[in-house]
This record gives sequence, structure tokens and C-alpha cells, in this order.
Amino acid sequence: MMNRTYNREASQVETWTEVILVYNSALKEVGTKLEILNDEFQHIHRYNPIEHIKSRIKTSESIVKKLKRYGYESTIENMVKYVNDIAGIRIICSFTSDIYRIAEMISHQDDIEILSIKDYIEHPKESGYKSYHMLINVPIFLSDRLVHAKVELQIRTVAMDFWASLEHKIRYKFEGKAPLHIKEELIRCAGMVSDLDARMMALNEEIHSLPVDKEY
Ligand code: 0O2
Repeated sequence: MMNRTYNREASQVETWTEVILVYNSALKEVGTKLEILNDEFQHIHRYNPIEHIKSRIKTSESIVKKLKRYGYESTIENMVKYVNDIAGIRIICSFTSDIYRIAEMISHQDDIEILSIKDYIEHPKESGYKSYHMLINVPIFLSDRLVHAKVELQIRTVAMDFWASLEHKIRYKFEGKAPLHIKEELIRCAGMVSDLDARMMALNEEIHSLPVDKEY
């Protein structure tokens, strides 16, 4: 079986349709892996670490925009090589501890190669953005060959996702030049999100440590 790696031998990628087919397959592969992990976790620990999953293929317009920002020509070769989030999966968890649990479970899977990790929870962005990003390389078995595709995983809590959605909307509306008081308020809200996440996690841990048959 011929081993063709999309990220490394991008020149062999023939058509846009074929590329999108591969990235779509990568989303399906990783989606199934995540569902299995969630089901098994539910079976053993009686709860789901994943609240919900959103996946998407980046639009051609956004791909072209990103390539332009990076200073590359809009070619299929460049897009496969330089745009890391053509296939993206957002995993929304209840608690911060679930994020690291999921990340660890994924990194233990032999067929997945971890290309990079960005922990914006430990090191939030200047904007206040918090999320855990993993760039992974996934094998796809086609009818006559094996190919690989990059998938960007963004793992975050419900509260982090709520914040990121509004901040994204604001950034988009003002094209990155939002009024200072809005930026400052967003940073304050990011602090509240962190506080809420920490308190909810502590509450959850306390609930789990208390016996159920005792009167309080
Ligand atoms: P969009 O419109 O969401 O697709 P890379 O993707 O690795 O080449 P970068 O910027 O170094 O480029 O990667 P990073 O920091 O991991 O960010 C990737 C994605 O995370 C972004 O994709 C956003 O979806 C999200 N993100 C990063 N920073 C912020 C932030 O400050 N606020 C919000 N709301 N989201 C953020 P895109 O393509 O930049 O944008």
C-alpha cells in the first residue's frame, strides 16, 4: 500500500474535491474516536466528559484569506501545507479537568500523531481567550492508499466557548479594531469565566466526595 502523506507531500494532491474528501473523512474518523471515548467514559464513570462536539471544514474564502495573511499564494499545495485548521473539531466540556482528560486520552491513541499543542488555558491569549488546542495528524485508509490529514482540535468548557463566540463576533464586526472599553470588558469577562469554571469544578469535586446517604 502506498503511503501518501497529505501534509508532507502536498504536491501530490490532485484536486480540491479530493482534498476536501480526505479532510471530511478525517473529521469522521476523529468524531467517531471521540464518541467512543465519551461512551466508554460514561460506562465506567457514569458521566460524559464531552457536552457536545462541533466540526466544520473551513470555507474556501477563509482558507484563501488565511493564506494571504501568511503571505502565500492560493494553491492547493500551500493550503494543505500551511493552513492547519481546514478540518476543525470543537469539543465542549463541562469542567476544565475534562479538557485535560480528553486531551490525554487522544494523545494515547497510537494511530494519532500529535503535531503541536497550544495550551491557552495555562497561558491565555492577550485578548483573554482560553482554550486547549491540539493539532493532530490522522491516517485515512482510501481504496488504494493510505493518506494523512491534519485536524485542529479546540477543547474548551461551555463557559470558555460562550466567551470565545462573543469575542469572535466582536472581532469580526470591528475587524480586530474594537473600541478599547469593549476589549477591556471582554478581558474582565474572561476573568469571570475562569472564576466560574474554577468554582463549578470545585463544587463538582465536592459533590462527588460526599456520601449520598448522609443527611446534611
Ligand atoms: P476562525 O475564524 O475561528 O477560523 P494557525 O491556525 O495555527 O495557523 P494561529 O493563529 O497561530 O494560526 O493558531 P491558534 O492561535 O491556535 O488559533 C487558531 C484558532 O483558534 C483561530 O482560528 C480561532 O478559531 C481560535 N482563536 C485563537 N485566538 C482566538 C481569540 O483570541 N479569540 C477567539 N474567539 N478565537 C481565537 P482563526 O483561523 O484565526 O479564526
